[in-house]
Amino acid sequence: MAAFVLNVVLGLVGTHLAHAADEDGYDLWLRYRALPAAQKTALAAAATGIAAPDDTPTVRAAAAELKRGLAGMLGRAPDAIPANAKVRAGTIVLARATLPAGLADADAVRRDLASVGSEGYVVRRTRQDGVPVTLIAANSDIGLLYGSFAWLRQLQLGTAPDGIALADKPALPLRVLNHWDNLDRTVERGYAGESIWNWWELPNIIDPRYTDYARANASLGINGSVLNNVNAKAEVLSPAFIAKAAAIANVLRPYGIRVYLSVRWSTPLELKETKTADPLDPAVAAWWARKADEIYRTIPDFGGFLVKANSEGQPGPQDYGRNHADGANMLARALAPHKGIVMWRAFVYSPPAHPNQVSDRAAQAYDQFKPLDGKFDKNVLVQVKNGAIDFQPREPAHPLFGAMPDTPLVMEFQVTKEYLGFATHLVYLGSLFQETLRFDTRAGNQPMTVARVLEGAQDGRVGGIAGVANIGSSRNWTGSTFDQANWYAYGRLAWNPDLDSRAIAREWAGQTFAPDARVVDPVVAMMMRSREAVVDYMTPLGLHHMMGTGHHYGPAPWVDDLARADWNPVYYHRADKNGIGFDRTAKGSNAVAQYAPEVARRFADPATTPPEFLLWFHHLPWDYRMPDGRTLWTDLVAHYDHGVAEVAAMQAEWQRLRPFVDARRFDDVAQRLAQQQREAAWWRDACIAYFQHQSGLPLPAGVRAPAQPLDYYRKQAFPFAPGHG
Ligand code: BDP
Repeated sequence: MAAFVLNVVLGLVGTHLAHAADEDGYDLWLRYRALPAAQKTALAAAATGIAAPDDTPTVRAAAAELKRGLAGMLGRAPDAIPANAKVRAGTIVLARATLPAGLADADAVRRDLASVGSEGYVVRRTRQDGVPVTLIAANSDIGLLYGSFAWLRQLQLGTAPDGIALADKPALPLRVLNHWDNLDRTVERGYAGESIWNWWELPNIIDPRYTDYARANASLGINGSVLNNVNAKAEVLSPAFIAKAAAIANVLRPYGIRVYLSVRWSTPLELKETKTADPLDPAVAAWWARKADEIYRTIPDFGGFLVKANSEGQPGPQDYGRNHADGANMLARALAPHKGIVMWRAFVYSPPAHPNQVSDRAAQAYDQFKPLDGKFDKNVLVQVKNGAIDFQPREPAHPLFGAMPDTPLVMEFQVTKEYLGFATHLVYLGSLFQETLRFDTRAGNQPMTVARVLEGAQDGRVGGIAGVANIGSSRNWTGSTFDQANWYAYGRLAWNPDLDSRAIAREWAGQTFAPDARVVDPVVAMMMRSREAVVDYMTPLGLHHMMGTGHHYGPAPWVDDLARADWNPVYYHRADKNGIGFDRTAKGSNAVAQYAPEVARRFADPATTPPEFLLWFHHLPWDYRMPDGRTLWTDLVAHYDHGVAEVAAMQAEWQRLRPFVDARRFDDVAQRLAQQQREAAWWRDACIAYFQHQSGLPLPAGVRAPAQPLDYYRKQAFPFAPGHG
């Protein structure tokens, strides 16, 4: 009976799904699997040859990718058409702005090219010398590579070649990944194995994986890679490591990816080459200028520095009584002659000056950086995390995005899921990224989304976007299949922050599994509910920072004994017998006043605060009435239950996909979902047990009691959890 059902299902699906061979995930979304017969015929006619100016590494990379993609989808690669030979019907023509002679609608193409800038592309079916061709045109070589990837993406999604017409360009000039990779190859907050950078073997041994990394990033338009951890070591600027970075840069260069390094503020001092690290000391500035010269001698297109200073124990200019602008500008001046930039992080919070002083960690970055707006050199960008605390499952957008009109800003997202279940939980971050990018910071009475701020809509100061990478040496790169989607979504939104996260999920699912609605619809349905699910079973209604100490795995809302008050979960949720939540209104820390008045007004009143941010901004009694009439306590418990139920629903959905996904990836996802189910229930039980202990309230009617007493949860310890240096 079961076999009969399976056969019927497989019969419906068609051969390309029925015999899904096991996949290890290495190919990411660039799988280029054989197309169904009808599509193959159409594509074969549209891909008979490639005419490309074969004279630069980037164009060669584009042609190679086209060949690889077509060989996979068609079963044979198109021939290279030699320069000056006549194109034949079905040629793919890669053309720089000086378009080839004999092009049918050259004027229209020129008009399109005029609007796609230096990195964009135009793809269309047209005719050259009277025969049908596919034109991929751009103003630069990198545009040709991006256009080739975009065309291949459409083909993988099943679009007929005749139906593909594209003209696109990136919205932001700076689209980077931040690797938190250490020089010993461990990865801070990495859940996908070791660093892909084999620092020990570099520069003489080049892992082919570096090229595949570059291809994957170029397919999205990512154009920068910060190779090492923001908690940087001085040695990364030693000649030996500069040579290693240069070897990586050589591999990434043809793919339009520049290399950057995180630098430690006190490097010259630690290398014993200066007597201080005071940014205003001329000897220190001279050291950095010489170091920059040295780097650019080996990496002529080096991107610049990323800096974490005076944050979580890292040294910085404040150690010398200077401010962030003094520090950033000194480095910026060393890089400016080479056109390098400084990305200076705003993730700062200091210990309270007096042990009893209560300062709101969420307010500190603004307090330190707002007064410096306009004081940074032109080649400094201030890099701000998406929210004011720390990459939590949900945070309102960081107030600095609405407060630095005279400084270009870089958005920092965390793609690796430090606070969202590591690589075990299925959580699609496209929804989280989109929510922040569309957050309206307001400019006077005009709407001003975070995306517009980054794009310089307010004042022409164009910023960028950075994602803390989730990439490692794991065979599937990210530790789990669905974490590949987070790399993908980050890259697509970096290219165009206005893209819709659901549409991105559809693209990813179509390329990663199969472009078939019977696969894509349920996969996307799972992805789209996953983020709200994790918020619900971890930190609903605006709660935050309740993860286990250090490793951030699992629930620990009870922790109250860490060295600094603002490291303790109890500092953030403040639950006691009277109520719960952090009061950030004028009666509390007043951090709400850091938003534009229109935004602040809305968040200042619990009645107008969206429920998802309620306890972020307000401390409320347990019997506070929620919009649906339930008490806060009942509502909170219901959110925890809902989160767990959502994971069960995702699991059930995945089971229905069994006939459509190869066994290897299917089983891996199924095991992870089962573990997510266990951990979601653990989060729910531990938090409800704890909050019930604090509130002294009985469980709402019909609610299941936690499986274990509170003490059981408090005793859990995870000494070897990954990613924790
Ligand atoms: C925190 C991480 C820590 C990072 C820090 C940062 O736990 O490992 O070093 O962010 O962004 O969330 O600097």
